[in-house]
Amino acid sequence: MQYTKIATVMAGIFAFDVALAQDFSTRTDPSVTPWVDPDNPLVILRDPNDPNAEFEFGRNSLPNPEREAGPIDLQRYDLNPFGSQFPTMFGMPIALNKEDLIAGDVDIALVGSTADNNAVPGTAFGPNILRGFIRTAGKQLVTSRGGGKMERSRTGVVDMYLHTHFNEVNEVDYGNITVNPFEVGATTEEIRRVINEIYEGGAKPAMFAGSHDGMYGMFLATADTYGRKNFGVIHFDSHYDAIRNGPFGAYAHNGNGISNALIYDVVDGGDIIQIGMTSFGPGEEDLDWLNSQGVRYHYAAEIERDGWDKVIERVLEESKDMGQILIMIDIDIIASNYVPGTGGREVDGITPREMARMIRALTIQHNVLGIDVAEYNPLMDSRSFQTAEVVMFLLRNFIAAEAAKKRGITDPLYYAPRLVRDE
Ligand SMILES: [Mn+2]
Repeated sequence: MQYTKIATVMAGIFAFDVALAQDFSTRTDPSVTPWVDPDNPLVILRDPNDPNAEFEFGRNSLPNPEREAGPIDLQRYDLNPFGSQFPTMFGMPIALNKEDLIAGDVDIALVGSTADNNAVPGTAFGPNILRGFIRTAGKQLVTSRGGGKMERSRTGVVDMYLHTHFNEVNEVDYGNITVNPFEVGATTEEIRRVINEIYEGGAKPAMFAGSHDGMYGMFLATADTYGRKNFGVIHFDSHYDAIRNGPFGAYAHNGNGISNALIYDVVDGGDIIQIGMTSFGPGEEDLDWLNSQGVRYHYAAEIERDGWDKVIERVLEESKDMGQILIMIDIDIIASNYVPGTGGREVDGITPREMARMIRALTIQHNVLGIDVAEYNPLMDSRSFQTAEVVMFLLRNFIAAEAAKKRGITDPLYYAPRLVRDE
């Protein structure tokens, strides 16, 4: 009796299993996995019935026929000594499209990247947090109130290395670049589109905050506008960002901007200089590959052995013939005690001052087409937002050096004579 009962139960379980396999299994049924391309299981498809499949990012920068093209000053006061300014980058006027850039004769378009693809999310919030940090970055300087060319006051902040003035360069806040939150490739295309728009407006993009997958989008835009393999890349990072496989089969991620540039022939290996790498990797094989591509580099080991000044000297020499360059900075090149607010923290980095000196030197020596100061994650920052201050400081040094160039200063290691006493 007892055995019969068990046998009956067992038979029932067995029958249930068979029924599941025969009638309910979904494992080989493509109708429940429409994202699998039947011709290529490695391809993940988007839903063609979803109106967002071809993500257009619904833009709100349609030229308003009532509005005269040109930068728009949002500030109530000419001078906002502390926190009273409307939060734009450095308190600068905003611009919405390339017509505004052209009408304003804009030199530098500060544009936030909200790409957010690091291990710890949060860089998406970086740009708008930085807009609160005017106090460390200069005071309100702009006197223009509307369209057309910007007019500037002669009061405000003077850089204390070069003694140049914010007013010597026309900067605008070009807002943020949005993302497709689920698809880095689509985000890359949007970064490419907006950076190209800035180039078409005759300005230099200064991108900030977003995760480092944005690097490849900036390379693409620069290749679109200035020509493939026709510009140099000076890449500052604690990480080599040339992972050739993965992670997990993704084409674009925050660790392969450099390898993508090389593999897809966007930047010539001989036109790439990498500086600051520490952390784990690259291993022998990746180093061999970077060597075979002609990439030049200055690892943390070299910085420790020979000193930063020597590295600056070598980079200036090696890049001398590049002419036009991009400066690509992952802020994790800076020691993590200065920049807790970044996803790839490394303790053995350089100081903000050292990074700023290099930015000034490269900017004075070269035609800098654009700059990126990436990987600012305010959710990892200290409560005193020390990382935000570093990001603003670096951008400010770029602006100061652009002003120096306008003045005709050509010595990359220039210091304003009245700020240094030699006697
Ligand atoms: Mn990086």
